Amino acid sequence: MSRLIVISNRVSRPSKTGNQGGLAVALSQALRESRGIWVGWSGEVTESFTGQIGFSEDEGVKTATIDLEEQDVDEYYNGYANKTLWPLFHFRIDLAEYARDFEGGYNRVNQRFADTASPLIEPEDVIWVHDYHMIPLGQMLRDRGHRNRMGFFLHIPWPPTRLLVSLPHHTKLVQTLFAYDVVGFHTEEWLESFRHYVEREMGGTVDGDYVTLGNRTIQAIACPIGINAQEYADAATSEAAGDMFEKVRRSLQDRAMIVGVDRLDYSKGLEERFNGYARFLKDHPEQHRKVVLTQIAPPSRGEVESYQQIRATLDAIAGRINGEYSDVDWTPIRYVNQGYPRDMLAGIYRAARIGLVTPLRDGMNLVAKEYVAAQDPENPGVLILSRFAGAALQLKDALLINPYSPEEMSDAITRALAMPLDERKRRWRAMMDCVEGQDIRWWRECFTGRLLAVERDNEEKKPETEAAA
Ligand code: GDG
Repeated sequence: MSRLIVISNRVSRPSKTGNQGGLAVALSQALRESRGIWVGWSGEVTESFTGQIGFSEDEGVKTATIDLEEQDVDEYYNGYANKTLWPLFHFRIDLAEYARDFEGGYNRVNQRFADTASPLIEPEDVIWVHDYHMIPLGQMLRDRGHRNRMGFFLHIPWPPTRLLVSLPHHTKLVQTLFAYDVVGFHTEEWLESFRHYVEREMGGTVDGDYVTLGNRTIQAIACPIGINAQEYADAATSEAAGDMFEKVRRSLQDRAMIVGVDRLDYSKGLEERFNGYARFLKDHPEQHRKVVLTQIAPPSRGEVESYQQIRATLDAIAGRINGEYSDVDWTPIRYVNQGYPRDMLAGIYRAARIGLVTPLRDGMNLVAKEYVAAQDPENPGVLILSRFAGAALQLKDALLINPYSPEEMSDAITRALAMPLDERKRRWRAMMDCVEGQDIRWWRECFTGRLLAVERDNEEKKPETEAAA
């Protein structure tokens, strides 16, 4: 079996307590099986860059990390990755900042990752690079002479061409994707936009999964990420989940709970969600005191101004709604800025009659799948899902809504609260079949299967039969 090298911005080291996210668990499993290595940033910041690699091995997974210096974090992580690419790729050109320093820092740090990974790579290794932080890394490894099979997976949306062209040097960035052999997206929609860009802006050609630019042909595929469904369902019936479930239920006093769980990020549509819920309260006085919205939103990227703003805005909206509707024994929104261990979270999902997942744009959205997996099959809740999340293309039995429309959100909440058990079960079963069938292992194999089938260094362009046709 070829050794797998995973390269991503952050490295998640497995621990005995098993508190890794689903993606990290899946990658760790693949690394363990192939005796591979995970390369990335330690998360530590040093005064000046040393390039010293920290090696570790935890639970059979080897990791190699470097620290970054402050300027790297400012320009690469907070800068180009999170102030330029993240908003742009989530269709928010109004929030995207374009600065030469950011672009310079992004390239410098990618060179640093290439320098770190390069001496660790052996000719038969298969390299899998993750996400928008590391788009040009593959090209940088090719420049260092590596002819290995290399894949790239984008965890966020690919923006429409007319938005992407607002990025200075966009062609140069996209060109670097052609250093990989396989490029993966969550959905056909993001894949479509990528192909469109390559054809329109670069004069490339598309033939099924094969996309050609100059003398490079790569495979561009849609491969939706999943969760560890079985483990999540088990977590929802664990002792910690059960305790949390009871605690939440007791506090609700027979009220129905709507739950939202999101990193505090403007792409998640939290402001619109609160406004949609306010609309529901306004339109349905008969539901007052009968419903509670619990929004769990651990802060993220607090050094970026737009994230500070969203925090302040949400504090204000939640305060306003609670001020307007609360009574001495009822608070319509419980807004919590802290995270919970996975098992407790699973208990919270299970206690909620409605999962309200309404991002304005999301590559996939794992919370939607986790909510489904955590439900009691005999009494499942209802998922309300934004049609702009990648997950909407799979979870068609959710109540799909436009998150920008407070009326649609209000109507969906009303419908979900009244939904008979039969319909809830039928919808849940269909969604659970998908969550179980296309789980995290399926995703990993979907991508690595393609990559392993590629001849080294892009020698195989197309299957014989297709090429002859
Ligand atoms: C990116 C893309 C894509 C959240 N709060 C707590 C907690 N979480 C966990 C959730 C879930 C994860 O964080 C969030 O995943 P999402 O998929 O919802 O969103 P992003 O973080 O934006 O992820 C996204 C994903 O990459 C994978 O490709 O789906 O579209 O944006 O797993 O459970 N976990 C715990 N406590 C919390 O309080 N334990």
